[in-house]
Parts: sequence; structure tokens; C-alpha cells
Amino acid sequence: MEYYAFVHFSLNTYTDQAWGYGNEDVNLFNPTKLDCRQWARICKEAGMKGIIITAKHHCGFCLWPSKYTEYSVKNTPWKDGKGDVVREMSDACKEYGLKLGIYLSPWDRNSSVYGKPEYITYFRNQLTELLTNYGDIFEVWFDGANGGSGYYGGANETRKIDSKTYYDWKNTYKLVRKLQPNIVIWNDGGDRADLRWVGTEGGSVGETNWSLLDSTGDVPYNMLHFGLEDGNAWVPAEVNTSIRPEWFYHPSEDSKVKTLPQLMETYYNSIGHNATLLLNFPIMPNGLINEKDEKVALEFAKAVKEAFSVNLVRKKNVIATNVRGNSSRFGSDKVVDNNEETYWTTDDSVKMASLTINFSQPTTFNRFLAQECISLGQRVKAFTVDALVDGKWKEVAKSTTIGYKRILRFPSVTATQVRLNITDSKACPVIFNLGVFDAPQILTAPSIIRNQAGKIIITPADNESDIYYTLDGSEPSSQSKKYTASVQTEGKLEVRAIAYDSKTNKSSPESEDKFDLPRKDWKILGVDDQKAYAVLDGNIATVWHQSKGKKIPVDLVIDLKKEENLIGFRYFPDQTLWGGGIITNYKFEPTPKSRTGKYI
Ligand code: FUL
Repeated sequence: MEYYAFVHFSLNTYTDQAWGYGNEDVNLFNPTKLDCRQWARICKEAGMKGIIITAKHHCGFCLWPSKYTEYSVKNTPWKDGKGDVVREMSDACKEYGLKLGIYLSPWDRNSSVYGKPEYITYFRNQLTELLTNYGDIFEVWFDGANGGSGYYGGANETRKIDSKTYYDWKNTYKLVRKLQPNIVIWNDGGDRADLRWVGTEGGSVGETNWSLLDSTGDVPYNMLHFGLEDGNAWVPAEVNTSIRPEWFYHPSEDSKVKTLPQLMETYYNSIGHNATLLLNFPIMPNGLINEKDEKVALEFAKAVKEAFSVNLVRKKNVIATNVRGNSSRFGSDKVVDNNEETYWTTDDSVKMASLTINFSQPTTFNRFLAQECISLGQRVKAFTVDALVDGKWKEVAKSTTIGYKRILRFPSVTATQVRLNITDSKACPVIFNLGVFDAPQILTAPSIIRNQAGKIIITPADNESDIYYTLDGSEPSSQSKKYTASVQTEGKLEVRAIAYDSKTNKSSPESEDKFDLPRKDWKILGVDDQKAYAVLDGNIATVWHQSKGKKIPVDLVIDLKKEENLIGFRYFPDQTLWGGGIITNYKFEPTPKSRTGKYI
């Protein structure tokens, strides 16, 4: 499937919430322009192969008129209670040649029986409705989230369950497979399913990405993100992420729709890392996808097409260091024949081998794609990509796993030959496709830092584009100052910068940041730890954590060296997903110096 959509639509859409409590008024649900054909058209034009709809989210509200609850579209003003969003979605998918998937939240904050054995019958009844009445379903999504508290038919209490045992997944899976024999099950909570979560909703999976896990046992973050080389179950990664920060529609996020460079980054870190990409569209209260989301999703499709439409090695001459039994059936030409059924492989004993492709003339490229024949398992553990530049071999990229699809990015190189050099493999490698491309530059907004000494450091996301900037808040363009080295600054200023490609005259989206008091002379008191200066270096990637043994409260006293008028401050918590969370309670207080020179 490679690339498909999520749509999040429920009562949350009308209450501006992420997770409904389960008591939201069904009368709120009244989309005036609901058009699942618009969703399907956009997904189709965006190159997606299917759509997974939130038939029931955690609040328990059903987008289809379930026989088993009153908390559904049948009691809403929409179409006088005669509507069925899942039906409209299923019809639209058929019309546009897309597959339909169902998200059914196991956690139901509306149901009075949630947490009791009866709920399992209720859940399976609903599953049966969804997997029986809407045609073929390609994937079912069992979200493992359970925050505990909820309405629960008026009980208004906290109900936590043991996600491993409560849902009796074994029998639930049996039912699912009986009703939809070709379905793929996603589940991050219970028994091992067919696809795995990647441990983040940020849009990436590890560069090393095995499609394997063990069939039983817990799956910590590292296994979710990188898979398990020696796992005994085939559980490939699905990268789920939203086109906006949140899953449901919030008007405040209209200005936070992901940009083309961000989506391209997601593409390379998901599809390019041997995973599928499940990209979410939040549906607006009127029942449509927002035009900004549509615009960037279509730009994204166009950019992917532009990058990968011309495979520079198609039908070129390929030489392999080894061919299985010297048989033409497994010949090296099979990796450039555009046929998914044929592949190159080596003798069983071979774990290191290379494929060298000769361009007939010097050729410029910056992307390399390789695909293993995964019906024979995932094998490659390490490889390099080398280019013959001016008669000398040069390593241009290096990585670990390949899997169904691996795409590597590197600065443009002009070469007469390119080589895939497999340096380690679990068993003899089996490759069915190679691709080499010259992708147009996707310009990404550069990052801006002012370090403690007051130096402005602007870094582009790639090393092929130029940076232009202004320090007075004016709009940057290719006529502005070109950034060549860090710039010393003092005091208050606003920096704006763009990355610019002179070949195409295109600019990146802009980055901007405002800076105020110089921090040059500031000293950290109160904690005896040099690492604490990470909080003053202007770089959000460097972090200070209070040492483990230390108790809260901790005072991080910053000596400003002179009296300053302060009207506010900003701080960034650790930006990494597993970085220890954010501070929940803190005081920010000016600490005047006493006459004795001590801080009080
Ligand atoms: C999470 C849910 O809690 C979010 O609301 C969203 O549906 C996301 C896809 O999965 O676990």
C-alpha cells in the first residue's frame, strides 16, 4: 500500500478537543457540507491508495448508525439521523478506486459497560457491523490509548483495563480474520498484530528498520522504532502522522499545516526507510478537508513524482560480483528491468556482494533506491553506495537495512558508474529493484541560533543551498545579505532567513526568530553543574537535565550581571520524544541582589 490516509472526524471536531470525554452532545454533529467524495478525490490525487476512517474514536461516538448504541449519527440533526458517514466513505472509496480501512477505538468513554466483560461483546458487535456491511476492508486500527477517566454512561469515573488481557485479542482477531480474510490488523496495545507502531507520531521510523519483531513479549521503543533483526514474526512498520500537529481539526492549527519540506522529510523517513506512510487529514466541522491541507498534500505528491520519475539506471548495464548458480534467471539485469517479479541473488554462501552500473556518460544524481524481495525475507544488514568520479571510487552514502524500499539522500554527484556494495547480510541478498535519481532540491527553512556569546548561526538543512538573511525584521530575499559565517550581534534584533537555490531561483519557506537581552555575561548559580549552560547556548538540541539523585524543587538562578527590566522569558523543554517531559510547575521570579552581594 505504501501511502494511505487517515481521516479524523467525530464529535471532537465540534468541541475542539483531542479526546472527547464521552458525554458530548450528539446534537453538535451537523456537518453542513460533508462530502466524502472530496476526501477521496484529494487522497487519490495525492497518490494515496486507501483511507482509514475513525468510525469510533475514544469518546464512543459512532460515525455509522450502530444498532448497539444511541451515541451515533442516528441521533444527530445531520440528515435527520438518517446519515451514515462510513457508508458515504465506502461509496466514495469505491468510486475513486481506493481501499477502505476502519479505526475502531477499543477504549470507549461513553459506554456504561466499558471495563466490564459485557463491553467485549459490544465491541465485537460493532466490529462485526463494520467488517460486514461496508465491503472489503484493508486495515483495521485498534488504538491502544486509554487515559482512564470518562463519562461511562454517567458514572464519571476512572476505568483502566489490562490491554493485554481485557479485550481477549486472540478471539477478536479470529473474528476479524473470519469476516475479512485479507485484512491487515494494526494494534499497539494487545497481542502482536500484522503491522507495528513506530513509537512516535512525529513521522519517522529508524534508519535501521527491520520488519521483524518477536511474536510475543513487550515491545519497547527501540524495537518499535528499529524492529528486531532476529525477530520471529513479520510485523512491518507503519508511520502514522498528521498533516497538522493534532489529529482532529482545530482552527488554531490553520497556520500550522506541515510544509512541503516537512512532508518530504517525512517521506524519506517513512517510505524511504522501509515503512508505509499513514498521513492524517483532520476533517473540518463543515465536513470537508481544509484547502491548505489539500494544497500541500498535492504539492507533496507532485514533488515525489518529480523526484522519482526518471530512473537513471533503468535498462543500464549491471555487473554483479556473484550470480546464483551463474543462472540468467537471477542475473544482475533483473534489478533494472522494471519487473517486480524478477530479482538478482547470489549463491547461498555469499553475504557480501556488489552490483555496479555503468552509465554511458557522466551522470548527476543525489538519490539511491534499493528494494529487497521481501517475500523471501529481509536480509541486508549493511551497505554502501559508491560513485566512480573522475576515475576514482568514492563512497557517497552508507546505511544498514534495506527491506521493501530504502531511499538514500546525498549531495549531488556526477559519476560514470554507481555501485551498491552490500557489506553484510543475514543470508544471500535478494534485490529486485534499484533506482538512481536526480531529485530537484526541496528547500527547507534554515535554523537560526544566537549563542551565548551573541553570535548568530544560521544552518541550512542541506549543504547545497545558499542562505540569505536580514537582521532588522525585513523580508529576506536573494538580494539580502548572503550568510557565509556566524555574525556577532548585541541586544534586541529580529533575524529572518531563507535558503535559496540559484539553479532554480527558488527559496525555502522563511525562518525567523527574535532575540532580546544579550546573554554573554550571564552566569548560572544555584546548581553546581557546568552542563547547565546548555540552557543559555541558544541551541534547542542541547539540554540540561537535573541530575537524577537531586530532588525537586531546584533553583536555576541566572545572574544577569546587571539590573535589567524583564517582561517575560521563554524556555524550551527537551525536544526529544523520550526526553523526560515538560515541567509541570515552576516559578519564574526576579531575585534582587542584597547589599551583602548574596542572592535572596
Ligand atoms: C492515538 C489517539 O489517542 C489519537 O487521538 C489519534 O487517534 C492517534 C492516531 O492515535 O493513540
